[in-house]
Amino acid sequence: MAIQRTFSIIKPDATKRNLTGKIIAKFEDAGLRIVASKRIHMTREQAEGFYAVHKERPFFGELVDFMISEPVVVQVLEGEDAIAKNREVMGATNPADAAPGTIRKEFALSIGENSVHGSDAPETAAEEIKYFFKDEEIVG
Ligand code: DAT
Ligand code: MG
Repeated sequence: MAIQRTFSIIKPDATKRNLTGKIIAKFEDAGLRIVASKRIHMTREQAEGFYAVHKERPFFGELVDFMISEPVVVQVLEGEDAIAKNREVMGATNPADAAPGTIRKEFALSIGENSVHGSDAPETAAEEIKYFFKDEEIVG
């Protein structure tokens, strides 16, 4: 598997509890490198656009409200098999199902307030990176 880039968000529940560094350490310990990073407070339009794929889901309104409730840290992670590796380090969507040692097992509060986002495929990774970063903001 080649070197890939993936997109990550440290979500409001985690920034609010001052867990940014602990979460970044999990990425780095797994061999993922932070090649772009910024702290932002998403607008409603940004959050709705980012999660547009979920707009028909019953939890969409709640998801958008949560994502704009506090600042987030958006990042590009780079490494061998980065997309799958990041999903592994994150753990299952619902922290109750997440494996020991994963970010969501250790830090997530609920299925909604689950501390991190990570791209799920090469196509979404490319789209999501572009949604938040200009090429020159990514320094490998
Ligand atoms: P993931 O973030 O693991 O890729 P997803 O893409 O299925 O999960 O859903 C996106 C986010 O939406 C998820 O991180 C939290 C929220 N979400 C998903 N299912 C939910 C549910 N049943 N109730 C509340 N929020 C949910
Ligand atoms: Mg997803």
